[in-house]
Amino acid sequence: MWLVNFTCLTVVWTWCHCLHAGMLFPRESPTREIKELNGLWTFRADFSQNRNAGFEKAWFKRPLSETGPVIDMPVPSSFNDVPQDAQMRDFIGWVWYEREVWVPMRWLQDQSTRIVLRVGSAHYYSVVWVNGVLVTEHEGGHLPFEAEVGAVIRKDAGIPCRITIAVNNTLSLNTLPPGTIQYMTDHSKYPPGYFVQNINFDFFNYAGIHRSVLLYTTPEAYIDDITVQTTFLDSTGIVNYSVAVVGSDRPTVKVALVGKDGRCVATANGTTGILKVAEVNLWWPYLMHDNPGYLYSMEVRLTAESGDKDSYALPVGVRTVNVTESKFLINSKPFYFHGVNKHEDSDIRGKGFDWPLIVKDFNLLKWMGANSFRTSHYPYAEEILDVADRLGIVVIDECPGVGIKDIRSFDPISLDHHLVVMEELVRRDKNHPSVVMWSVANEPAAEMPPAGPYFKQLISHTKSLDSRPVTFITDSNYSRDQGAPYVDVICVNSYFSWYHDPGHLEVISIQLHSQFDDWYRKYQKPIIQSEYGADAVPGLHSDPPTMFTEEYQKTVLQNYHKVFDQKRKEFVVGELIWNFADFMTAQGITRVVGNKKGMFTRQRQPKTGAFLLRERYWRIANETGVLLHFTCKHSALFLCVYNRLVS
Ligand code: GCB
Repeated sequence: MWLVNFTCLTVVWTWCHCLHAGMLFPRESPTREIKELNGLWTFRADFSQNRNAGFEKAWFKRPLSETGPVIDMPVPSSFNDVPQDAQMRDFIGWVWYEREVWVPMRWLQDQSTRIVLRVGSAHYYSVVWVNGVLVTEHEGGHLPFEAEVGAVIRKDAGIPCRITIAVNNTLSLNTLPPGTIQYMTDHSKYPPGYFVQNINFDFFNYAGIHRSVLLYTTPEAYIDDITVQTTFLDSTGIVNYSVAVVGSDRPTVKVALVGKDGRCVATANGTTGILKVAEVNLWWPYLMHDNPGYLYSMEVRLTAESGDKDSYALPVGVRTVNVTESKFLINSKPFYFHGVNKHEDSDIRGKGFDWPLIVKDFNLLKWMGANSFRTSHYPYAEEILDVADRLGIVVIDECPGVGIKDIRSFDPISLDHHLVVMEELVRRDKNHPSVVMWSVANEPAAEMPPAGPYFKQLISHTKSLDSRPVTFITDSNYSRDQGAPYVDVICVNSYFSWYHDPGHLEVISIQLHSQFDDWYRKYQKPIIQSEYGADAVPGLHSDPPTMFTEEYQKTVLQNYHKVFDQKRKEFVVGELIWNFADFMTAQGITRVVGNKKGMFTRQRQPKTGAFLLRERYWRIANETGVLLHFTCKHSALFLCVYNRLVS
C-alpha cells in the first residue's frame, strides 16, 4: 500500500546501527555561513486516491505550480490548521513543499565550499530533491537530517535552485510513534477507498515541516562532530573531548575553553584530549544555585593539511549526573525534579517552531519555579535545549516511542528503527548539559511477552551510546512491567481519581502510597512521578469539586502533593505535572477540543492549578535547593525568592 510503503521509493533503506556522520547544530563561525529558508513555501497535498500522483507524475521534476494548483504554506509550521479546510486538517498521505532560492555566488564559485541542506525536522517521512535530483530521504519526525547539495546546485549555477520536499505523515506498525491505516470496506457505511489513521497516543498527529530549513557551508575539510563528557575533582573541572574530522587525514586541531568573561581557561591540542579548568564554574540547575546554567564556550579550530580551516564553538556546561538507590544527583548533590511535561503545540502553527512561544514558555516555567521538564513524547527543537542549557532548566529527553500498544510493533523491524532513533537522538543532544536522562518510550504495552527482550536491547544499546541514566515511562497499572529491571530511574504515570475511580478524590492518597511502595520494594531505584493530573476546562467551577472543574484539578494536585511530601524524604526524586499547557488531540468523546490537563490554557493563561504549583515549587526550591543554605552573601536572592512566594 503506497500510503505507508515508504521504503520502496528508492533503495531499500538498510538501518545500520551507529550513525557515521555527526549532526552538529548549525552555528555561524568565521568559516561557516548560514542561509535560512524559512518563510512561505509553495504547497500541495496529494489527494489522489492512492496518494501517489506526485511520484507517478514526477512533481519534483518541474516547478510545483506547473503540475497543479498550489497554495502558500509557512515553514516552519504544521500544515494542518493553516488552511481553512477540515480535509487538510485531517489529511493523511504525501504533501509537497517547494521553494526557490538564490545561492550566494561566492558559495558556488569556491568549489571547496561544502553546501549542506538541513531540515530541522519534518513529520514523518521525507524525500528531498534539489533541482529535480533526489538528495536524501529520512524516516521520523522530531529529528534533523541533512544532505550535501553543492554538486547538484553547481550544475545549474546561474538560476535559482529549486528545493522540493515531499512529506508523508502516515504511521504504520513499524514507525515511531506507531499507528495503523484501516480501510473501511462496508460500502453501506463508507465511500469507496475510505480509510482512517488509527493512533494510540493522545496528541494531534500534526505534520509538515516543523523546524527550520537551512543551507549552511563548511570548508571541504571540516569538523563533523564533537563529543564532550564532563566531571570535576574538588574545584577542578574536567572536560574530556573528542573531535571527528572529515576531509583530512592529518588534521591539526586546537581547542580552547573560554569563560563567560571571555577569558580562556584551558587549552588542548589534538582530536581527543582533556581540558582542565581550575576554579571551575559548574553548571547548576535553576534554583539550585545563584548562578545557574553556567556555560563555557569550547572553541574548536581545525587546520587541514590542504590549508582548509574550520572553526566551531560549542557551549559546554561542566556537571555530573549520578543515580543511587534512592537519589538523583547533579554535581553530587540530591536533585528533586519539580517540573512539567510539555508538548510542542500551539494554535495555528501546531508543532511548528515558534520563538515567541518558546520564550514565553520558559518565562512561565521560571515564574512557576519549575526546574525541569520532560520532552513528552518526542525530541523537542534543539533551540529549546539551548535555552534550557542557558537557564539551567533540567531536561528528560524522550524519543518518539509513544503508543507502542500492538504486539506486532515489538518485531525486529521496529526495534531496529527504535535503535536508530535513539542513536539520532543521542547524537543530536549528547552535549547539552541540561539533558540529564534519556527516556526510550512512554507507556508501551510492557506486559506483553516480547516487550522484555525488546526493552533490554533498547536500553542497553542506549547506555552503550552515552553514560547518562536511561528510563522509560511506565503506566502504574502495568504490574508486570518488563522494562523496569533495565532502567536507572523508575518513572511512573498515574491518574488516580481520574481514569481510575473517577470522582473519588479520597482514594488518591492510599493508591499513591501503594504505587510508590510497590515499585520501590520491587526495584530499589529512585522514582519520579512522571505524570499525574486531571482535566480542567478553564472557567468551569464547582464546590465541592466536580470533575473537569478548576477546583477538581486543584484538589487532585493537593492530594498527590501530600503523598509526594512524605515520599520525597525517602526515594521519590521528582514530580512532573501533566501537563504544562492544554494541547490539541485527535477528536474523541473524552476530549473537549483537546486535552485540558494543562496548568495553562493553550494560549498560556494560568488556571487555578498554576498558582498552586507556583507556590509549591518555590517552597520546594527553598527547601531542597541550596537557596536556604546560602550565607549572608546570598540573602538578597533568598529574600527575592521569598518575596515572590508571598506576593
Ligand atoms: C498519559 C499519556 C499522555 C496523555 C495523558 C492523558 O498517560 O502519557 O500522553 O495525554 O495520559 O491525559 O490521558
